[in-house]
Amino acid sequence: MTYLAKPKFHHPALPKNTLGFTHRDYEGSISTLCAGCGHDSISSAIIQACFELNIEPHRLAKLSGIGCSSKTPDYFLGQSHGFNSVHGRMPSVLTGANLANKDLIYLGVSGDGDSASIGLGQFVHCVRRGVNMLYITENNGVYGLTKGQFSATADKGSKSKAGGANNDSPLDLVGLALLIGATFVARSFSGDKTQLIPLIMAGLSHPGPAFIDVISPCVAFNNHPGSTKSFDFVREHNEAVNRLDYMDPRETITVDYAPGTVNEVTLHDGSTLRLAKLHPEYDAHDRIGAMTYIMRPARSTRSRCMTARRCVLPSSTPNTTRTTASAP
Ligand SMILES: Cc1ncc(C[n+]2csc(CCOP(=O)(O)OP(=O)(O)O)c2C)c(N)n1
Ligand code: SF4
Ligand SMILES: [Mg+2]
Repeated sequence: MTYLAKPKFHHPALPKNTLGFTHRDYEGSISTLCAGCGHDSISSAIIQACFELNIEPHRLAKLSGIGCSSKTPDYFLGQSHGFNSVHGRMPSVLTGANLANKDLIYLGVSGDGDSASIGLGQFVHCVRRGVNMLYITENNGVYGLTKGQFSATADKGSKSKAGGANNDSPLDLVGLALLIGATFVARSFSGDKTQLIPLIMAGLSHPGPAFIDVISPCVAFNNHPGSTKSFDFVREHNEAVNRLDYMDPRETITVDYAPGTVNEVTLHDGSTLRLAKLHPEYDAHDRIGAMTYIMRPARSTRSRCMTARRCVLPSSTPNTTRTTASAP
């Protein structure tokens, strides 16, 4: 069984994005990967990123090669364009599609075997040519689909499930992507969605070749002690360089108002910013004037106290006179 459709039914109160789509509109069929496979977490991060970016599903084309990772496009964006190519050949198909239609958003999803072993040349030339895409590798250090042989990203000394050590030096796809001219490069971990979702959002919005290498443990063949791509190892050695967030590019807001007046500006998120422009006669160097202003009589003190949550105004009995105010 390779295809399990999800039921169309969903809760009527599911949140919608600005296009009126729910999360379900960005899902695909039910995953047939092993329970706990890191790749499923990446699929769900892609779904969340597209939902938050308000992408119309028909504007995106997802392409992949062969492998467990390359099966995943079936599990997200069921209403988008899709093409499952030959092992290691996704980049050239993506390049061709890109030449034919530049208006789509291209998402290439691949594995470490698909991109760093058999498809290395394809990957390099696709990035070198500056193809406009987000290219994601779901990197588990093994050929998961063919039962766990080391791939070209397996670390030297990392142990296989049978106990043998990998003697070859690994390829670092991030270093390679930087070298060959990718203009957006990142590495993340399938177990860190807080970091991964904004990265995918930024990569999808980036014009030019964007690349994200996501360490994505294979629970069936590379999740044992001695493996450098196991969940335990990655969690212990994960150093998140930064905490990121993504903001949509927005139109610049400009205002023009007279000195001495206050202007209320409505921001893109609907909140209001009050801008007060100084009076032309205001003298920023007038220390005495500033002191006079802040020492103004009780009227202003009283009005400040009225807005504070706890406030005891001076009473007539000097011993009990205490004025305290705390921020609301
Ligand atoms: C031309 C060709 N060679 C070999 C294979 C066998 N094969 C299928 S998937 C795969 C490796 C997949 O590894 P990876 O890309 O890392 O994906 P994963 O399963 O680990 O997610 C191999 C060697 C194939 N399908 N086609
Ligand atoms: S074999 Fe590994 S990579 Fe493939 S689905 Fe299972 S856990 Fe994931
Ligand atoms: Mg792999």
